[in-house]
Amino acid sequence: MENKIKTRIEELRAVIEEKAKQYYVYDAPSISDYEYDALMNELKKLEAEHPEFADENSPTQRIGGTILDGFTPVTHDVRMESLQDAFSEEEIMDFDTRVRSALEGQSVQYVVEHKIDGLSVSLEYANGRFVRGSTRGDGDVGEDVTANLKTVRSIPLILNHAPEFLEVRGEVYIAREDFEQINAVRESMEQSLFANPRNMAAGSLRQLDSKVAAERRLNIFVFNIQQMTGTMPVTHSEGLALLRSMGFRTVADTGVFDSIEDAFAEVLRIGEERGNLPYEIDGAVIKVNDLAEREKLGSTSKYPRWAVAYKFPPEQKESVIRDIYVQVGRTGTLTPNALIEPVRLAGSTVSRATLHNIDNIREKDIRIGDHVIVQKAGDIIPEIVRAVIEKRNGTEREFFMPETCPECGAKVVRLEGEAATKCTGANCPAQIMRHLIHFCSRDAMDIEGMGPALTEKLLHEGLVKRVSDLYRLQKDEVAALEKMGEKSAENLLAEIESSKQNPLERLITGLGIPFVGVRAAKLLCAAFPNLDSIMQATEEELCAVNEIGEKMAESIRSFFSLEQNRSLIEELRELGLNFNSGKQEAAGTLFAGMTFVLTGTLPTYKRDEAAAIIESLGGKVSSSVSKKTAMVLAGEEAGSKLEKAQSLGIRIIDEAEFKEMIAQGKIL
Ligand code: 0OX
Repeated sequence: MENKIKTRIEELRAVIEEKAKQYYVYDAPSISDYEYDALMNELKKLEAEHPEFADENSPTQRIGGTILDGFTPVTHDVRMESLQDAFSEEEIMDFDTRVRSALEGQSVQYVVEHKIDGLSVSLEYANGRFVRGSTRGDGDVGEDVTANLKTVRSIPLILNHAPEFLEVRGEVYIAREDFEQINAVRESMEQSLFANPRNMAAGSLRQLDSKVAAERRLNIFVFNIQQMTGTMPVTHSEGLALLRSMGFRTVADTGVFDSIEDAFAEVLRIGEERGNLPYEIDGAVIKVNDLAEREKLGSTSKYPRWAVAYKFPPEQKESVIRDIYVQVGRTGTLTPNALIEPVRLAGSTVSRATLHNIDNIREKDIRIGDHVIVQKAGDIIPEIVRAVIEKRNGTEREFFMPETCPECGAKVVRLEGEAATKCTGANCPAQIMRHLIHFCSRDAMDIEGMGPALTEKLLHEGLVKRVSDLYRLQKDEVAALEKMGEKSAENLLAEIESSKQNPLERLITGLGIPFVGVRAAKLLCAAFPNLDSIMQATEEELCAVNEIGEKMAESIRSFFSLEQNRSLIEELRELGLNFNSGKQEAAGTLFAGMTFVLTGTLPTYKRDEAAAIIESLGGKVSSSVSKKTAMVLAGEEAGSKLEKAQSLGIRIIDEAEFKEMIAQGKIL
């Protein structure tokens, strides 16, 4: 009986694996989805009833479920090299010259294949069973992502026939259609969108919960035998055929050419056709076909000498600008966008494209009604590259930025030296809406459930006018909103309540200070003990924080000098939000109110050590000398700062005097 069950389990595994290969690898389904599901259900049931027959390579393992704490490093036996890029025909011809001269003038056969825009992985098989899969990492060490790779239906878990040991390399990617579908679902659930299929694939491959990876419909093309026991094939094209026969999915469109000219013509052909492919490619790869010749050519410190990747420029299409409209962003910036005749571009239909700002429009002389070239270069939003001037017929109209905000009617301004036009309306609904969405977003206060749709409803119902109102929401008014109900309202309010305890950097990010993102917020919190000290900091003090430049410092100062922002902060304080960064308050007050400038090399202290001592005693450190500087602490080879201090009559001390003051606890 037991034996019979074991036999049935094995039979089911073999049939399912074979059917999966026909479907996912060879693109030739041989049973219906219904029959496939029925077999899978039978197997799942038997495995659940008989855990003693569990197998890591059973097709049931493809549903995911393993949850990891992190990824284990994998040192690659064979280095996973990257490809040398080429952007012109000339560079391709130079590649051929180098190859032929190294091979002493023989004629060389080349293979041309798609350069899949995904992530390189290594797959290892012991006796035909998939034992480990890893990311490329830096080429020498990657990460073990076996659990996630098992969910990729086109990766065979058991090979048709196999050497004792085999390691192959391939590219994991997400098809355009799957990318769009997954993003559409994410949009409807108010989750953040992936910018492109590659980012989605990367995010999925590094999921700690393999169930999430399983939902992402990852796919693979295998393109190289890294190592194997037994006899290696003689050429790359034979290697690909061998891989295919074992059950791997390889790119079908891989041709062999007897000259570089023919190979390059194929590269250009692939470039022309790439918009029609179901997956994204960012180039075509030319490789020497003969593996013995590859050996002879070897590698430089970075790349194999036997391959080159011709990179295609971003995909472009021609369209016509129907109109230009202006969108108001979270920080009040007015961005002109073009409404264009819909075109298929990089796998999706595009009907809007950004024009960035008015200077860009004038520089490129882009007009309403113009034929234009649209391009999608990795970002979600496509852009207008240029106008096709020769197609003008005289009906085209120039575009002007509005003088008032299209959302709230307030006057718009253009600051000196800036490209951006901004709305001055303090209560501009577009700004408030985007500000609220930003405040609640994952990088900022991370209030789950507060997506664009709910924000709009809350604004529309007048329940929220500024971010502080979120913390005053009442359960019954939220529950009364369309599609809400008691339970969701409760959850939302609990999320909002718990956000009060967020680290200060989240609040600072959420405030939406122009130029201050997640990183700058972190830097500020590492340098200042609380929000008040940041609000009171001078531009100089802000600039003294490593990586915070003048532009950012100015923006922070002007943000906190506006009455409407100060009053918002007071409201948030009263509502009980955390304003402390966790950085220790000054331990002493010896240098309270004093700003130091450090210059030259000190005999014993490193500069940041001295800065930390000054700060711990209540002082501040600035990078430039001004009339406000209290003292300059100077060491060997002090330069212009010392001269400036002398000319302003500012006191200059050395490390010995500095230490003495600290020892005595007074300014000497
Ligand atoms: C791809 C791709 C990547 C083998 C030796 C250096 C790079 N993205 O499709 N890499 C390679 O080749 C490796 N081939 C490809 N087709």
